[in-house]
Amino acid sequence: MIEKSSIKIEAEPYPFALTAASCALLILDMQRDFLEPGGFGEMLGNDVSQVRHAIEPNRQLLMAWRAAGLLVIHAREGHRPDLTDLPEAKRKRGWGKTSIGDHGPMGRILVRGEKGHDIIPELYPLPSEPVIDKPGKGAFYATDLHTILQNHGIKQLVITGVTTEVCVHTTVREANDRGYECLVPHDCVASYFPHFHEVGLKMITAQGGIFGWVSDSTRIRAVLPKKL
Ligand code: C5J
Repeated sequence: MIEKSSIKIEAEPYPFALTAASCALLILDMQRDFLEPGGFGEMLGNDVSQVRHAIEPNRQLLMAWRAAGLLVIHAREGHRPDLTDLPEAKRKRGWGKTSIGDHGPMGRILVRGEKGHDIIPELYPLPSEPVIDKPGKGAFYATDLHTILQNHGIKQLVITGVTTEVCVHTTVREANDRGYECLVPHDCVASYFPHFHEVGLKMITAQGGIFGWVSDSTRIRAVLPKKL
């Protein structure tokens, strides 16, 4: 039996009351295209080593979440192979030599089914864990994420992944507007721009937690129940 009462986790701007039975772990875009050389992140001129420090805390949190028997959902940013879901405005963005759909060292960039689009081996989903394929930055836009969460009775989300100020922020905002309480472990999110990461986290907790709460993965792991 998973505990239905809440457990307090130290967080900013004040403790988060975790109700494990109705809380899912949502891991965003921990894909080769964002974390490994040769992918979309690097194509945009970013240094992927800036975001790799989030891998190990995510791996530990994922293992603890699975051990507690709680819902894990993964999301991937990417497009259909025929690119019919890729807005022209997004394709052209960045002014790079290559764009989404072009061939790179890990296959076609940010295209579903390609090596680069897949989730990194360290955090690979189990067959039982839903994977949300999203065409945008937010995990709710043009996906069935909200339906899946509703069907599981989820009211709270622990949101991790990359990048802090882009897909994580967009998804936290989308989730907040849909009535979910969002907790972001700062060590499980990362940005190519450390100052955007810092400011992005402050924007979540400002004004009494306008978008949610920020804590760290060690505190969250410490209170997770053990599956019976
Ligand atoms: C970006 C993301 N940064 N997953 N996507 O383009 O944050």
